[in-house]
Amino acid sequence: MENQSCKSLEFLLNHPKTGYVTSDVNAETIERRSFSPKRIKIFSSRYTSLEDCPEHKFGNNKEAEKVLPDIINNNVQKIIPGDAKTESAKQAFMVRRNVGVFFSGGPAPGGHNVIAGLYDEVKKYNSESKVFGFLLGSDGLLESKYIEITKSLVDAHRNMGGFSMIKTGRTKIDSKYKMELSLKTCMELELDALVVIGGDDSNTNAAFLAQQFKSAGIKVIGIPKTIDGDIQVKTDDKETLCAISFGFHTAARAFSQNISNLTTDAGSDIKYWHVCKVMGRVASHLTLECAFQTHANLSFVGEELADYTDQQRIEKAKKKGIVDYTAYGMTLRHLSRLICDTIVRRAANGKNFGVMIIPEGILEFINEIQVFIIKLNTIIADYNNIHDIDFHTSFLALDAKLEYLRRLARGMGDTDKFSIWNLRDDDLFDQLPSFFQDGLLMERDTHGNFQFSQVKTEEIIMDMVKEYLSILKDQGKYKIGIERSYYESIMKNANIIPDKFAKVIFQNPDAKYLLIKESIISLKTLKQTLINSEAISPEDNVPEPVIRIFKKSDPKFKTQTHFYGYDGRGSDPTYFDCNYTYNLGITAFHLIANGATGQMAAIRNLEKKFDKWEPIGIPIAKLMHLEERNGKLTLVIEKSLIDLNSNAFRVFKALRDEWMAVESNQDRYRRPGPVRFTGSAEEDRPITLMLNSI
Ligand code: FBP
Repeated sequence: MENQSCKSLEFLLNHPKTGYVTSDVNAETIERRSFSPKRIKIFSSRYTSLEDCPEHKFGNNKEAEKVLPDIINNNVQKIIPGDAKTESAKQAFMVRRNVGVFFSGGPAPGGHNVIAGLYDEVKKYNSESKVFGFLLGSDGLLESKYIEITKSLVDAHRNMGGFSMIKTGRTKIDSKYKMELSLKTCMELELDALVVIGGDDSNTNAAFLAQQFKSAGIKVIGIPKTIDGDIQVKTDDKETLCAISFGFHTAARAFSQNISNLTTDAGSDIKYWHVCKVMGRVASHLTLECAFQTHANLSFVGEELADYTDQQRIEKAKKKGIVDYTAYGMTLRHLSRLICDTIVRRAANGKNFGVMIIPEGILEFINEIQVFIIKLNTIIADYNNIHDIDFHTSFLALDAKLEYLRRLARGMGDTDKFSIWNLRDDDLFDQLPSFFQDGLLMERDTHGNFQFSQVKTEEIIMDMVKEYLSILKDQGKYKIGIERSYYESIMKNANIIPDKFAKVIFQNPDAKYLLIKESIISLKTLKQTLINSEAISPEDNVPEPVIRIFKKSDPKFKTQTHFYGYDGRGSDPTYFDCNYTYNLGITAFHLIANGATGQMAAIRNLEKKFDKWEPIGIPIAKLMHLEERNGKLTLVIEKSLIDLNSNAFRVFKALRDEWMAVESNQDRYRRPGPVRFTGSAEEDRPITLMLNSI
């Protein structure tokens, strides 16, 4: 029946309150858009200059010397006040210029502020200057698809997450033809400079573009972007020049908020283990940061697993006078055993729940899987070299791919060349679940990277964990500890003297958490134990309270899996990332205006208070090394992995047992709260960064 007092839909839709609460632009967006990030003090100088800092040394790579001759001798450059410039240098600084910019790779919070900083600075020095944004990453450069960046466009994106302003892409500029196309576009637009906002592979691209464009006088500047946090630059003397790439802090904070919410849920409902896979293609920086932010019970650092040695097996082999090579390095089986160990120990102390963090790239550090990844990379690359049609187009279905591998293993490959895939590989590969085989055989990205984000790593690991836990349960080794006070109250309520059964059914009758004896694994074995110890006679039933205690001690292992990646990298930036990225954009302009090329804009002292931040240029060519990509050694910027001797890692190692809380102690969960933009947000910066700077 129609309600007489019901307002008409037209009235509702036209009501100002409806307009306000349903608007696309809410109060948070308005606040973000109107926020002006701080500017590093040096940028209040009217002019700046660059000071070469040859004291910051890097060992050159021979291959980089060969292919990047015009930029390999660049030095680190410090931006200093330039008011003492000659008049003509001042004029040159202010000249009307066109600058191109594009995003490359995965989105990272703060990218729009890089463009905002660049745009504001370009226009500040000459309102006639223009900034062009290439659409969809380097594809825009190759296909000459771009827009002119305007003030209203910039204003709509200030301090906002994502790369939606001009979108992004992952195309690699890896051929002479693509280089020529890029140069053509830049020449047509009369670009003075090109700014590449990207990760390690994109900054590698930037270095090659800088080399290629040198003679045309077009400068190329890279910007260290990636939530993965694996662009960190240290000199040979271990001086930190770039402590972290932008976007890392926000993504880590966004993931941590969710993970922390799960710790609250886990500790309330006490029935789930929440398994959180966290992005970060290879390095575990994000996982380590989330561990510090949340104090989750179990966090794995891939880099540590690679160093794993099984001392027991090493000792055993030593006694026999042999070397057990399988004792070096982590296997999936070892890993699942380590996880089970924590689960079982927590359960024994009454906590059959918890939160664990697994880095997305963990497989890179698991011996047997890494071997598969490298072998498959080579096999796929070899196939693509021999055939006109690519491996993934030739073999669409998993079965077809497996059949190809089977033929290789049997020496029936395309060439007479000795195959790196042998019968043992084939056999081991066959034992993996098909979703995992599919993941390992998946197409590599354009840079030849294995796409870890597409593999359900957490599932394969948790399947093994579940399997082993059920063995442990059958052996009576996985049980929930019963709090003694609880046991006593149950017994007393039933008028039973607690001691009557305690010694018979518990292996540790005096402990705070009582564990049912290993031999008692069913109601049947429970009854038998009571009869054997004459606590009851054969014709008696097991007393109800004892059954209740037994059932309570029987663990069910329930998991919820979560993947934190795309959500966090789309988050609006933290206060730290807003300021960091805006100043990176300004830095890029000052490098360009002072004639630099082949440099990566960076800010030193990020871990310190804002007034200590220092804008610099870092020579990209000097960061290169050779790495296996698509089965070939390729020159790329070296990814920075977690240093196991770093302060952050050592502190983590010292504290993780407390966070694991396997003893009867309380969980030590930490509540980082949501991504902060206001309030006392200024102090909020990556914990790992703060620790490493001590
Ligand atoms: P970048 O290195 O380009 O910044 O990308 C990082 C990342 O977010 C990784 O953490 C993740 O493994 C990958 O991108 C996912 O790639 P895609 O966006 O292609 O799914």
